[in-house]
Amino acid sequence: MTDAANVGRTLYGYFRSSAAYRVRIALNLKGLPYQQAAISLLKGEQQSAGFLALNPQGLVPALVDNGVLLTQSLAICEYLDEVYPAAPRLLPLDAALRAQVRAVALAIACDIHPLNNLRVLNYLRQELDVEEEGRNGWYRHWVTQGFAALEAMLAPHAGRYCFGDTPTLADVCLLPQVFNAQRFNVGMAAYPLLSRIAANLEALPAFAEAHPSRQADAA
Ligand SMILES: N[C@@H](CCC(=O)N[C@@H](CS)C(=O)NCC(=O)O)C(=O)O
Repeated sequence: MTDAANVGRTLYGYFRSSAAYRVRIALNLKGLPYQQAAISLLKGEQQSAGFLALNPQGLVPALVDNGVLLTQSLAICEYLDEVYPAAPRLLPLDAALRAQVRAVALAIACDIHPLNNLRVLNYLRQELDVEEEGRNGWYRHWVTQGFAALEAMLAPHAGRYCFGDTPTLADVCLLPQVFNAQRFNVGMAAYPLLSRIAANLEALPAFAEAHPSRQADAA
């Protein structure tokens, strides 16, 4: 774990973590400077005593914002939106729209991502003896089912981004999940709307700078 003492805002993450990627995007959208402390999931640093003291779940990300310790990427993004409400709003002020944005974010963060998390894939391999082909099939099943639903959910709302022409929490969750799917060789051709939105998001500096390949621990 990198020493990140004496800094006002520190994100504990891992370059390829979708959940940490969400928080990087949110911090960038809000224009908030932050230092990163790399927690190598490959080396198992998420289970080190030092990191478990920050997040007993042993999951990245964790954010320390001026002494406030936060975990769970969506809780962190909502906190940032409330404490730093200057535009862009990650959650719209309109109650109905806010619920619709949250529905897309939660569909990704609660219904797709956890099934394909590292510890789940490791459990399939180590405890249930599922071979690589089976694990890849498992991954593809949950992503493709989830992405098909997202295409339909976003169809009435999409503009350049998930909801109109301003990025929201839905976009903060979508791009990391698309990156993750591509890493596992899930073709995106069946999801033209998601593909178009992802391409538009990638062109935004806040999203581009949060990309895993641009992080110091990607080396
Ligand atoms: N619901 C959590 C999920 C966090 C999570 O699953 N993080 C993954 C990386 S994307 C992790 O730390 N995995 C470590 C492991 O599986 O051992 C959030 O949104 O913050």
